Amino acid sequence: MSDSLHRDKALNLARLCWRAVYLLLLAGLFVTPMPQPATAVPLDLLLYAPMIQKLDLIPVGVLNIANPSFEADTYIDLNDPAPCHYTGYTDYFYGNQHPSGWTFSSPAPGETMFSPLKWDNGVQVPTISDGEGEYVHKCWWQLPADEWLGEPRGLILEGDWAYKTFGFYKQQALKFSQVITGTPGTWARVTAYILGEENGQPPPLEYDHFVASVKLGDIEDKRPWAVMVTHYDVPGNTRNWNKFVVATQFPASGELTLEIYMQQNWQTLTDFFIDNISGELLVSP
Ligand SMILES: [Ca+2]
Repeated sequence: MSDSLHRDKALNLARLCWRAVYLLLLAGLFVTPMPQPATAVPLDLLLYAPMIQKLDLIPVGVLNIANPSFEADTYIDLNDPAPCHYTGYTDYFYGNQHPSGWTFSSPAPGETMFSPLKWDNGVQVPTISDGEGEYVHKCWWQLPADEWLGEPRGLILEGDWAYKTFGFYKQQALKFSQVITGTPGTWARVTAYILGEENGQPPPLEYDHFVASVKLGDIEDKRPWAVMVTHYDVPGNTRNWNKFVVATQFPASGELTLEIYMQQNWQTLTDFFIDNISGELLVSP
């Protein structure tokens, strides 16, 4: 065997060795164990996680939502001693205001609420209503100046009014709904802002101490207290405003039901505010 043949064999052997080392290193990258979370994430927290719409859609118009900012049937007269006036329907048994354009629903005493189960010291139990809470419009004049539109603690996000739901030591829930129409196959995307605050019971609280949900057709964005208190979705606002977004296609009927509920799961002092709902019509490119 010639010297050049020995040299070629030696070079080939060296190449094979380097290739084997390279493949072993590459395989090592893929079998390295991924870091694991220190504690398991509760299953319900995963189920409650907001549904993020990552759709490449083109806005083509505005979705027609009735009374999206809770301004209908209201006026402000600064010459009155109490300038904020609501002229729409009021349920005089509870004194609750039913915003125009929305179907109003609240479970009766003893009925299961919209989110039917809640956590209680590690076990799930039914959510039973104590009856209607208090459901009213709030005008800027009724609020401290630092809670007006555009202020750091603002409770009004659009216009002059927002809507407040609360239960004075009552387990209670309120659902608004309306049917939205559009061309079958086009997309509808709804954005709604909801703030939930517990003002009576200090933490630790059950992670679904209260719950809010925005649902369009079959698509739901549902969040428990533990998720809502991590959001600050209004720029410049220091409160836990949550921006809910849901999107889906109009079915053959051309109708989608928009449902929004706010549910207080415990006999404490929970406040919800809602304002500035909007919607877009979109098409696939
Ligand atoms: Ca408003």
